[in-house]
Amino acid sequence: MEIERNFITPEQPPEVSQLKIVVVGEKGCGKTTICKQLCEEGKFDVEPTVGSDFYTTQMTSKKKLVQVNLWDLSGDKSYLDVRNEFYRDSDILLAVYDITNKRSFDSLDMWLREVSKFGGESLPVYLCGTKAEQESRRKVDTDEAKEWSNSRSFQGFCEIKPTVEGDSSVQALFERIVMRHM
Ligand SMILES: Nc1nc2c(ncn2[C@@H]2O[C@H](COP(=O)(O)OP(=O)(O)O)[C@@H](O)[C@H]2O)c(=O)[nH]1
Ligand SMILES: [Mg+2]
Repeated sequence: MEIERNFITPEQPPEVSQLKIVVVGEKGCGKTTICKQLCEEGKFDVEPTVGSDFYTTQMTSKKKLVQVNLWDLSGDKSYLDVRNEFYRDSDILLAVYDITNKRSFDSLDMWLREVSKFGGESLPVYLCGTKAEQESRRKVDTDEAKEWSNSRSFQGFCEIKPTVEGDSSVQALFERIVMRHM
């Protein structure tokens, strides 16, 4: 008797694509907060990042399952060696600054130079200003940041406020990135 083949097709696990995003910016600008907002549920505490931290979450894009891997790199100069390993095989660079801290914006030039020097010169860059709800303390003009983003041909620019309750600006940012690149 012939065994009927293909009668039961076991359900295939959905294929998961990987997206590696490196998050850089000055200490205190809100990198860890962004990562935790996206990848951890409920309330969270942020503590200074030592070297680098890894966060992961799954999102869907065009019916595809995407594993978003975030590398939150410490801004500390002494971790330069740790950081330099990350750029080469990343897919996206998220450059973060704090809209209430001009220095954090100005220092992004230095970050981009570091990224280029260590193999990440062709990475798509998304520019992101945090603490956007603190309008009265603003030191970086939205138009100035937008112009800089355009002049450097970044893929996107946004301002976010992840510590505001119920805010969805972080989710929206990553949905945009995943939709565009996966
Ligand atoms: N008001 C406000 N505070 C924020 C925002 N994002 C981050 N913070 C705060 O900024 C501080 C530094 O954030 P952290 O994520 O540790 O910065 P990192 O050093 O770049 O990782 C923390 O106290 C955060 O709660 C924001 O959008 N608005
Ligand atoms: Mg951190």
